[in-house]
Amino acid sequence: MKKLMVIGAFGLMLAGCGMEKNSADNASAAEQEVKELEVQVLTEPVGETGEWTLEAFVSQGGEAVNDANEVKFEVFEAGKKDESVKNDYTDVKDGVYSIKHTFQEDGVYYFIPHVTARSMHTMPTQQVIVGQVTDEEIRAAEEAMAKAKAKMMEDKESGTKDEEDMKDGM
Ligand SMILES: [Cu+2]
Repeated sequence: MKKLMVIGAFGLMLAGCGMEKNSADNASAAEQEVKELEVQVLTEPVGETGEWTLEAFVSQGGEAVNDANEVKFEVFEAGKKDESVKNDYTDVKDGVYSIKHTFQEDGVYYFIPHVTARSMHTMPTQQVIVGQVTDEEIRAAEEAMAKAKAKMMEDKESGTKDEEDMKDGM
């Protein structure tokens, strides 16, 4: 039984990247017994250029998770997901994982904490606005993000997902 659950959770994890929504629908009865891994972004979404602390609170069933296997913070400017940087967290306290990140230029950015813990993978997307940004830029950023997500889904369905994404999913 234990082994079955582990395999089930592993399947859920692989589906995690870019497909947060579907994974819950596809969960089998065994997976539903496992309490969902929740990741809440704590970082204020608006600020100025300079050093920021990116923070995400990880919990399961309302309890802080301090033993995550992996927490990687991905940061990229809107429309430039290809140039994203991904780094391991540097601090953890009471379930809050964090890393310092310096935003050099004004713009619309996204950061995604990729969290693997308790045999699950959760990865919320957070938009952050740095400095002076026009409404038009925000609209363009959201469109680019929607496209990037659609592409991720397509790649997944057609099986052309690249190696890096596969690794991330684990
Ligand atoms: Cu991920």
